[in-house]
Amino acid sequence: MSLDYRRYLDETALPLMWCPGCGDGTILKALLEAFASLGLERERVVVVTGIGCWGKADDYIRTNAIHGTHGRALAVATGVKAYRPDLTVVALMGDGDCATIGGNHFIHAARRNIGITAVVSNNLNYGMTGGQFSGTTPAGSKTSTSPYGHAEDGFDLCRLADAAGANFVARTTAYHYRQMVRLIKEALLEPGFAMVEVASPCPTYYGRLNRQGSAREMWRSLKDRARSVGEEGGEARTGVAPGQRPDEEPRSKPADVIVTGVLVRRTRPDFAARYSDVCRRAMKEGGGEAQLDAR
Ligand SMILES: Cc1ncc(C[n+]2csc(CCOP(=O)(O)OP(=O)(O)O)c2C)c(N)n1
Ligand code: SF4
Repeated sequence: MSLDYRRYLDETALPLMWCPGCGDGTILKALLEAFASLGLERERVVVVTGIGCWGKADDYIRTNAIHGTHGRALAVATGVKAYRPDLTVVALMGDGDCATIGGNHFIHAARRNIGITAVVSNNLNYGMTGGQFSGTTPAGSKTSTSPYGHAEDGFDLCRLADAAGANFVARTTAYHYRQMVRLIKEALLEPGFAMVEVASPCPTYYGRLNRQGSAREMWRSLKDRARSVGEEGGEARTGVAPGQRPDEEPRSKPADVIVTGVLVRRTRPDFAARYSDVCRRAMKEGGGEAQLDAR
């Protein structure tokens, strides 16, 4: 394993603030390794975070960074990418940030197909504020705000991104480090909206309240429950394997299976390309008076 990722790591900010057994440290390393193996220039990368445990990741990253507000990472990232499509823009979000308070931004970033790479640490709850339920918490789960079991179903983030039109949608787990690096790299190379969901353990809250055992047992369970798309059982959870229509998917899914790999790959033109076209038309049809910047 190359140590090049350290170029992107702010070692002066160590030790990491995350609890022992949390998945976020591993996701951080995978992200930095993806940066290193693509040889990204630090000055040309903008990492945008919201608020939350995973939202603290920018503290450790030596690129440009904006620590936004809760649920608004994609709104900020959209502004950056719209103004500077030449930069690599990465949004790091927890499931609360991405799919709950920030859900509307998530849907519209995917619909707009804007060239942002979203890396979502999905630990099924609001970690930072004490383990409340989020938009991905599965029905029946115990959280600090659902001590008798959660009454709602959770979003499947990948299906949501797919339905909204994202070009690249993938899932992995914090356990599957090599796959995580590979998927993040692919996402960074995608011109349109790309989302990598990482199933990540929160042993401190979700794991403890749902009696999922020690941190080690939670990590082992991620290993055991993962099925690559195409593998037996791999379509059960999401059915968005290439060539399969969403309406062919089973609606109810075995909660214990986590389908991993690239679930959606499209070639829709991204926002920057479409907006450039509009600007060119405006310049032409507006008789050269339009001053829009097509970049
Ligand atoms: C507008 C707003 N609402 C609520 C909060 C409180 N808050 C901060 S972090 C957080 C939850 C974070 O959960 P998630 O995004 O899933 O990230 P995690 O901590 O699990 O990584 C909440 C509710 C806030 N900071 N701002
Ligand atoms: S509370 Fe959960 S998500 Fe937050 S650092 Fe601890 S284990 Fe990780």
